[in-house]
Amino acid sequence: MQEKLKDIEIEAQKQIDKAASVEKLESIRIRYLGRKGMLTEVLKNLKNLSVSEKPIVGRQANILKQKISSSIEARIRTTGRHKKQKQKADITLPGIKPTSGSLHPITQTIRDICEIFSSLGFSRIVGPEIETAFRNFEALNIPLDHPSRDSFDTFYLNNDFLLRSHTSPLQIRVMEKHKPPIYIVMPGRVYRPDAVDASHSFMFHQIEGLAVDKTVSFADLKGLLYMFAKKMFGKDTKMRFRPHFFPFTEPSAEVDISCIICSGKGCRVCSGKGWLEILGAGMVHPNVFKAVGYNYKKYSGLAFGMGVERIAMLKYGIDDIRLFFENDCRFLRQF
Ligand code: 2U9
Repeated sequence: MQEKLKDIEIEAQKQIDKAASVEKLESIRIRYLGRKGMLTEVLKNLKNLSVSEKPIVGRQANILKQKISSSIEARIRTTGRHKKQKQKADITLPGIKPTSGSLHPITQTIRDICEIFSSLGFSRIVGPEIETAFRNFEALNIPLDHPSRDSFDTFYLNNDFLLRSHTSPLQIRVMEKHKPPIYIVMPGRVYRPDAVDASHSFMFHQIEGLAVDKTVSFADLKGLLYMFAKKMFGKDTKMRFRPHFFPFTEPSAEVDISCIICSGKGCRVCSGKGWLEILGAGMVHPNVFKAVGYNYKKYSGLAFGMGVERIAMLKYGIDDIRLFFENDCRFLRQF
C-alpha cells in the first residue's frame, strides 16, 4: 500500500507539472482528491488493512493529500499569473481613470487675483518670508514706539530679523533696487501674533500692490480697485472707500464692496450692513519714499493690500479660516 502511495505521488506530480490550464488542474484534483479519487479510495480502504498498517498508511495518505492539494494550488497561481499577463495586452479593456488633484483654494485665489492685476499692467513678484526689522517697520513709517507696531510685532529670529508681518517689505526691496515706473503685485505668506479662531490665523496669505510713477493719483487707485472688484466679484459690484489710518499710506482708506450674497440689502453674511470689507489702500506716504531714496516731489504712488483667505472665504462662502490649513480632503475636493 505504501508503494502504491509512492506511485500515486510521482504520477500526480508529473501530471500537475505538465498541466497548462486551470481546467486541467481541476480535473487532476478530481482524479486524485475527488469523492471517487484515487487517494479517497485509499482512505476508504483503510478498514481492510491490518491494525499495525492502518495508522501508518492513513497518516501517509493524508500527508500526500495535502501535498497534492498544495501542489495544484501553486500551479494554479503560476498558470493564473501567466494568463493575467497575457490579458494585460488586451487593448479593448476600458482604461483605469487616474484620480487627479486640484489646486488649493488659496493658490487658486492668488492666481485669480494676480491674473486680474496682470491684465491691468502689473507684474507678479515674490520675496523672502524672513525680513529685516528695518524693512518690515522703519522703512514703512512704523517706528519702534508706534502703537500700530503691536499688532504686527511678531516672530523674531534675533534682534534684526523676523518673519514678515506683511508683504510690504518686498516693495521696499524693489524700490531700493529699481527706479520708477513700478507696477507690481506681491502674493505671499505673512505672520501675525494673532490667536487662532474662525477668522484669525498666525499665518495667512496677503496680496499687496504698488504703483509708483510721475502722476499716479487717488483717482487711479479708485479706478484700479473698482476694476478689480468687478472682475473678481461680478460686474454689478459696487464699491465704497471709508477713511482710515495706515502708517505707510496717506491718505488711506478701507475698501468695501456691496455684499455678494444680498447685493447690499443686508443679510447674515454682511451682518445686515449691505457691505463687505475686502481690502485697505492709500497713497504711499512721503516718509516711505524718503526711506528708499525716492524724490517724493517727483513721484507719487498708490498701494493696496488684501488678505487672500478673506477674499476666498467671501467668494466661496467659507466660514472658518482653519479649513484652509487642515488638509482635510473632504473640504479640498470641493475646489
Ligand atoms: C509700501 C507702501 C504702502 C499696502 C497697504 C493696506 C493698506 C491694508 C491690510 C488688508 C488686510 C493687510 O491682509 S491685511 O490684514 N492691508 O489695509 N496695505 S495699504 O501699503 C503699502 C505697502 C508697501 C512700500
